[in-house]
Amino acid sequence: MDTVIIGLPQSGKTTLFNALTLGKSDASGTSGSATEMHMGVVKVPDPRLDSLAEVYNPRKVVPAEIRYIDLPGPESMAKSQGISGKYRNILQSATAFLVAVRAFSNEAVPHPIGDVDPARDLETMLNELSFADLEVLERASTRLGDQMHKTKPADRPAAVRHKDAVEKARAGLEDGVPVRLQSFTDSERAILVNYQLLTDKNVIAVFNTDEDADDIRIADLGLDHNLVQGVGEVNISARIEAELAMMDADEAAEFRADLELGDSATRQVINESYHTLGLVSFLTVGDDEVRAWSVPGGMPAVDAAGVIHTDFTRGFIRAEGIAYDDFSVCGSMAQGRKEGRLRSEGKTYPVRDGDIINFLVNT
Ligand SMILES: Nc1nc2c(ncn2[C@@H]2O[C@H](COP(=O)(O)OP(=O)(O)OP(=O)(O)O)[C@@H](O)[C@H]2O)c(=O)[nH]1
Ligand SMILES: [Mg+2]
Repeated sequence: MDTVIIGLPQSGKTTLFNALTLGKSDASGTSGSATEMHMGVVKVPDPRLDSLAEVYNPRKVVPAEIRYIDLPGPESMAKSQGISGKYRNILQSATAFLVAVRAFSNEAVPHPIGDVDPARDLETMLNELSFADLEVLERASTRLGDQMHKTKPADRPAAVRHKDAVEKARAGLEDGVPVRLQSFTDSERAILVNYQLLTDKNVIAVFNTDEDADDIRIADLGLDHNLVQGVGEVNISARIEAELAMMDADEAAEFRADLELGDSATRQVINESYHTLGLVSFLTVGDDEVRAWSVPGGMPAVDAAGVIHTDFTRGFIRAEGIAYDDFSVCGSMAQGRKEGRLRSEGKTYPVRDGDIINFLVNT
């Protein structure tokens, strides 16, 4: 799952990236330079994995992972810069965006637009996403219109449906409704998914505040309801968090207690990501590997199987599952079966957080 950090220049994107990934990942190129892209993988902490590892003694324990990407300043959609071709595909393939919003005061760092104004900056960035989508949809609409007269009569209904779906999304956006909040039929969704629209993705605002400042709440910013509906929010002081991320765990915990800071930036952002995206973790166990997988909550079992291996979707027979809490009581799958807590589920079973699942597949 890729989360791309966007934001106005000098809003603290790279500092936030460091706070999230330093010491926890194989983050590459974290020089702080504004000219290169950084990527870092963060493992999602999950104590359930540790307990399961004690039972199974597997060769590997693999937590769920979130990959964070920090783009060079001007490329990350600064106002009026548009989206550069070079990074467009990275933005398009993202699962979610973190919008770094400057709320810190720092005389040495001039704000690129004017004063420090979190409401304006968040609005600017969210509008940038809409503008980018409108541009894509307008171009698609023109192209589809131009091609229509060349379309064979047999293909015309599909071509019309395609153009209608594009027009509908565009009209919604022009009314100020992000694609993720618009309602579409399944077939419209299937068409639009190919455009990888940016306003279809989940967004979390990360207010980068001074450490002694009160938290900022999106609801208090007076922004348009549609623009911010469903946008997650976190308040952190990126600079301090980046410094703490470089310390060893005990030392950082001591500082955190002294400064009366809450959870680490990583923990807060992961929690809010799970919340905003409605993610859950299901678990797989065995002597070889104990592993967590993050998927949208309620995902049908057959699709969850496909996350492990694409062949599993085709070969899906059924899923055997037990809730982690039941497993803890029973101590083993065999005991869970005896007590009737191990369930046999079909393709449509909605996966829940903490399900330990064994997929039976025909490969
Ligand atoms: N006081 C204070 N300064 C910060 C904070 N976060 C970032 N800065 C400073 O703001 C400047 C910009 O931070 P970066 O993390 O490089 O911002 P950026 O968004 O990656 O910048 P570009 O990639 O150039 O757009 C640096 O000088 C940081 O030290 C913060 O929480 N508090
Ligand atoms: Mg940067």
